[in-house]
Amino acid sequence: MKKIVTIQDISCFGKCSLTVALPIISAMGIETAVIPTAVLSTHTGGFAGYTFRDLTDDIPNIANHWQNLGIKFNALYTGYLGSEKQVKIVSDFFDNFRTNENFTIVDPVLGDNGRFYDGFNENFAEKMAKLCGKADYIIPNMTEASFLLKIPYTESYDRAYIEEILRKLAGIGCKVPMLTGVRFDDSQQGAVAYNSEENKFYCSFGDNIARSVHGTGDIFASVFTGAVALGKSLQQALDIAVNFTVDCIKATQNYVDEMWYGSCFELCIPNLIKYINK
Ligand code: PXL
Repeated sequence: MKKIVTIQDISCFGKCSLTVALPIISAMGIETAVIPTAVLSTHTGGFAGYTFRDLTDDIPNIANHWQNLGIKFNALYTGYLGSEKQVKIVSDFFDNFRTNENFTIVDPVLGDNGRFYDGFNENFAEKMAKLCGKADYIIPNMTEASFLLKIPYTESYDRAYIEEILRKLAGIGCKVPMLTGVRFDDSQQGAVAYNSEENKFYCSFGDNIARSVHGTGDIFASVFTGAVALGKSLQQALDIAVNFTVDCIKATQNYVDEMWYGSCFELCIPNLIKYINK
């Protein structure tokens, strides 16, 4: 059975990070091991007064135990990391668990809509950029890409600009960078990836829904990671991740609170199974 380890926080209420990655990757028929980086009462995107318990010191102990047991994974996938120290520990984790048979995926969770999420800043982005340099795949949105590259955030761009950003992201060391939330017009939204070894671009687009839903980046990253682990091609993995993410956004449109709590992805799991078995 395929095994993925995912390293990110658990937000106890509000669907994102581990409460998205675990059910989604499991539903794809893949064993999902987790290392929680922190426990929060809610995600940080709109709830006032959330609690935050840092689990940084537990991560090396968990990793050491797994190394002693000789556990191997098909993919190492990281999401929200809570401190600069954690980024360094995850980098060490990659050194210890990356093999010639598996791959690493970093979703450099930093912000959205041109702004950092609560608690992050330029120094943190710089450390995250180093981790991205060690990854096979990275999955930033446009905001995160601008922080990683230290360039201004813009909402108006063309295909040439997206390709330039992707080449720059490959320049920090990542083999296959991609960009999520790419919009060339109001009708479609999707993702563009660059395989730097082939010098080739891949893209996938679906319906653009005007309102944004919290946690969709985590949905995209989890599905993409699972699809690659299952042996899908880059194009197939992009298509599956884009289609499923759009389904989740559509399914959430009629629920006002869920727009910012997190998407109603649970309602769409049957579609995901169909997409991966096609
Ligand atoms: O969806 C990314 C994410 C993950 N974890 C926490 C967050 C966010 C985004 O706001 O707050 C705790």
